[in-house]
Amino acid sequence: MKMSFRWYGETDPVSLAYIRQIPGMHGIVSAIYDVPVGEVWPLEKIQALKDRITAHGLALEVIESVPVHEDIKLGKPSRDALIANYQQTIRNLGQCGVKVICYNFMPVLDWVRTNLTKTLPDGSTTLVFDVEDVADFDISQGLNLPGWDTSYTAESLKAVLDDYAQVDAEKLWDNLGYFLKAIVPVAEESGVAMAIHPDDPPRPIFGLPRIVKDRDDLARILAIIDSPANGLTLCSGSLGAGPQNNVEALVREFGGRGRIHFAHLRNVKLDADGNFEETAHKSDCGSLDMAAIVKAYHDVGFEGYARPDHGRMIWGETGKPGYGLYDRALGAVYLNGLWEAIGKFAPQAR
Ligand SMILES: [Mn+2]
Repeated sequence: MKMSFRWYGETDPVSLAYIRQIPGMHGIVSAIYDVPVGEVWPLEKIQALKDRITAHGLALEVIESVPVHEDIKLGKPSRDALIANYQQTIRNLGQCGVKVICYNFMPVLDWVRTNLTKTLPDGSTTLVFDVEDVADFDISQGLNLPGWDTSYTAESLKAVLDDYAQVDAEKLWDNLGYFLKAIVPVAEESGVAMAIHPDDPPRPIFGLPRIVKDRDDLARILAIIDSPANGLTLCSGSLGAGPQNNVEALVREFGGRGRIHFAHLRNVKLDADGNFEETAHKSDCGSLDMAAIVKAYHDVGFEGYARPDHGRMIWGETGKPGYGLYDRALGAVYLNGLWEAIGKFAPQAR
């Protein structure tokens, strides 16, 4: 398990110098943020990012994410040119030593929360999802969700929502298949593994289809092209927010098949109605048994990349919700501690 840390580039208030000081940190997970979605990431920009990161003693082997243009998800005629650009971005990333590309196939929005700063009893703040509150957000009036101040205007958002009126879940599956058949062979040639991130939360939202929600969806994706380059980002918090999902079993099944390339590890506290809040990583802080999940990774001989996922805001830190330094650093150290202990004291597990 190669421990990594997400970094949002030059504008990230968390510095590479500080990330380097977290014990056991192997590399940075990042992206090129100033190229419009759908255009090729130029080689020189990727190389400059890599140089900046390796100068701090950290690797750049995982990209999160290369966004998929909405026209590809919608299956519009313009998709072929956009897919050709995506293929070239994969080649450029492979040339710079990138091993894993995380991406997602969520229509319009990716993650959705209803509050980014809920105060917990210990005084920290966290991100929450409340099923009833979601009903209060009318996205036809604009993307008025917490954390979604995007480039959509009310008009352009209405246009894309109208486009999706023609795209149900099966049509979205067709479009994902078309995309994978075009990019996975290029990833293979480039020495890169694609790793789809599950939908967050793992259920349809605002009438938009979601097709990466559970065990059967993951199995169906892997069956589209049976190649190690067609793999998964297994996000414990995203999948774990679905009461139907047993994250430990997913790790054993798909990790055992060598198809998990990137492990997102975080805990969530959920209730039977689908409401949840993000918690500290430790098992007894939430609903997921993080020790059992990490042990499953150990048992299947996982050698891929992992990162602590969202953290709470603690110790007065301010910044990007979910992506402060302190709580994620605690998460990384906790996860590395579990990994060391499992390896030392349960060698019979393999
Ligand atoms: Mn995740």
